[in-house]
Amino acid sequence: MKKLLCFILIVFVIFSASSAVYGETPVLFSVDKVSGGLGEVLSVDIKISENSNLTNMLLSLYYDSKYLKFKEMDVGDIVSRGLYEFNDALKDRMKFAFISEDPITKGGTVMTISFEIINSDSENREVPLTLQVDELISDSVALEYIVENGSVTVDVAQTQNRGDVNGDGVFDEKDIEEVKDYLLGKASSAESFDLNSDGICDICEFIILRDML
Ligand SMILES: [Ca+2]
Ligand SMILES: [Ca+2]
Repeated sequence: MKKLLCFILIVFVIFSASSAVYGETPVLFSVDKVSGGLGEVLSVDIKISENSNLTNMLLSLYYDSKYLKFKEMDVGDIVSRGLYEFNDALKDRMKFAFISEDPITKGGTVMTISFEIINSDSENREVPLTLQVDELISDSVALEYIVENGSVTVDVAQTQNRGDVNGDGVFDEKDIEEVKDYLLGKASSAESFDLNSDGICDICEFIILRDML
């Protein structure tokens, strides 16, 4: 009997200790780190760890509009049950508010944000994506959290690759000429050149390249 009591006590102690640790685990937010070339559209996921039990969250994501242009936001599957509001009309910042009756226990993507890279430097440039958690609540109790911020690296080599129509290793005027020749019906290596992923090479490629140079 003593042994049994002892066993029950040990199980109880282990269980309470683990649930105490479990309850104190901060919610982890992580923002993707991606890279691409000028003119490219990239998707960035904002993810959350599992078992957060959150019912309200208010997030701000800061970015640099000199380099990045907001394209669109897709809401992630873990927030599909609640209500959300998204505001991208602020300069260099977007806001996301979420509320749900059912606490979120699943981990996964809160939202996916697409940016177009609209500027580049002569060297690689890492543009920070800084997530600010303005509010994080589980049933009227504020939650602890950790944020791993992300970034978009504007990569010089990737920009060169994207614009190198004739495959000579550099992106310059000749590549634009190559597309122009193709559009005018002259022989050209630009036939399969497709920057905006719509399956054809047309005036769009010419305009994008011209903006890139
Ligand atoms: Ca070239
Ligand atoms: Ca195209």
